[in-house]
Amino acid sequence: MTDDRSVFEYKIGLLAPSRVGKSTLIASLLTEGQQLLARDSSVHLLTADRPTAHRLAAAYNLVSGALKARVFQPGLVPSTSDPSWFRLLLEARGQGLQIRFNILDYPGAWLEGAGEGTEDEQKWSECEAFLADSSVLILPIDSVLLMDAGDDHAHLLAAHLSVFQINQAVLRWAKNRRELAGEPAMIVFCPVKCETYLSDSGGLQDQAGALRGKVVDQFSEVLKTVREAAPHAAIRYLPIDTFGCVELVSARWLHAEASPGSEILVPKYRVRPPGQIVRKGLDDLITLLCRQLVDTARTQSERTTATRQTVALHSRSYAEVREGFFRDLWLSFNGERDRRKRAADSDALLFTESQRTTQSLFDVLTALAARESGPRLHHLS
Ligand SMILES: Nc1nc2c(ncn2[C@@H]2O[C@H](COP(=O)(O)OP(=O)(O)OP(=O)(O)O)[C@@H](O)[C@H]2O)c(=O)[nH]1
Ligand SMILES: [Mg+2]
Repeated sequence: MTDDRSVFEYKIGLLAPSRVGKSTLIASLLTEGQQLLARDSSVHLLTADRPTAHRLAAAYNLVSGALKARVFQPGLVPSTSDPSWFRLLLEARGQGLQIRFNILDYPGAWLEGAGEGTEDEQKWSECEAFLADSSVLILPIDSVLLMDAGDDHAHLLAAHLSVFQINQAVLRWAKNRRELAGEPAMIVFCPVKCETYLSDSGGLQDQAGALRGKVVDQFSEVLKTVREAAPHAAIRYLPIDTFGCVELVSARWLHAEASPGSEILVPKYRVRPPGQIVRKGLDDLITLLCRQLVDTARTQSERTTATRQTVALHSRSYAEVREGFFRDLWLSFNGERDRRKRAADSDALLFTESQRTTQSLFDVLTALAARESGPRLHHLS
């Protein structure tokens, strides 16, 4: 909790190399969350600051405009050039209660190892610190790379997926989480760009099992790291479609000097009419986040309430304590007794408010956490 006024703050980190879909995933969280809460008038999700609002609006317009025009190219969304923070607020209306999700976006190339020896290195170490300190780590994974790389290029997969770099970052995170055992710890493996492989988004064949098998195989070291360094952490698997209405036409390896093996896999898509975004899996991601956070929020909030109760009880007994006939007369005469009573009243009010906040916080998170998850979600721990 950041201050006494019921703002709960959670850090969410994303770990993926360049061009996988980090920025797109973050941009979709707001819209999906708002849709999820559309029928609930007591809770709303909004952007916490103007830069976040601008970035999300730009990303949404870019993608939805292109899909409506039936144009979808891999280079459509520009690569992120600088770290930026997305701040979303979940608010219980009229309660002054807020849960703030802080999500860091950064150029995935930095994770791969680019930008050494420049000012970027300093910025990247700040990003690393944020990632290591996050309550939740989301790992977007390029499904096309896993499913359509072909046998000839199978040996390049680990390098293109940045498995080593991800493992290093996860190890640092897991060790941190182990030390903060009372805080949430969750890692979510999220294959993206999987519209073609999953039948529930219109794919012609159901390759859900094969996709999961490949993720578990390629990231087996990362799974081992989490299980050993932070055994209490929840490990989840959840494929996500951020567009849903596109379909892979081909994936070809092209020459690219800076890429591992000097090659890069370039997918080509066609847009399924009417070109309207049909997201899948993001609702489950939001539910997962809420479930994970509800217990921690409860502990934090109850701790504040308990402190305030102790303070309130102490102030009351201090206000009413008898100190002898002449001393009591003096306390009334100089106004000290009244001052103590006013202090006790204000501490009692703080305690009552704190209790109310605890309850409304629960109502918000529990309602979201209680949503039934879809068939895409799997537990890996
Ligand atoms: N088909 C498909 N394409 C996606 C999906 N998510 C992202 N993309 C596309 O993948 C490309 C890269 O997405 P970004 O969100 O920019 O990736 P990033 O991880 O932020 O990349 P950097 O900023 O370079 O680190 C863009 O062209 C997106 O439109 C998805 O779920 N399905
Ligand atoms: Mg980006």
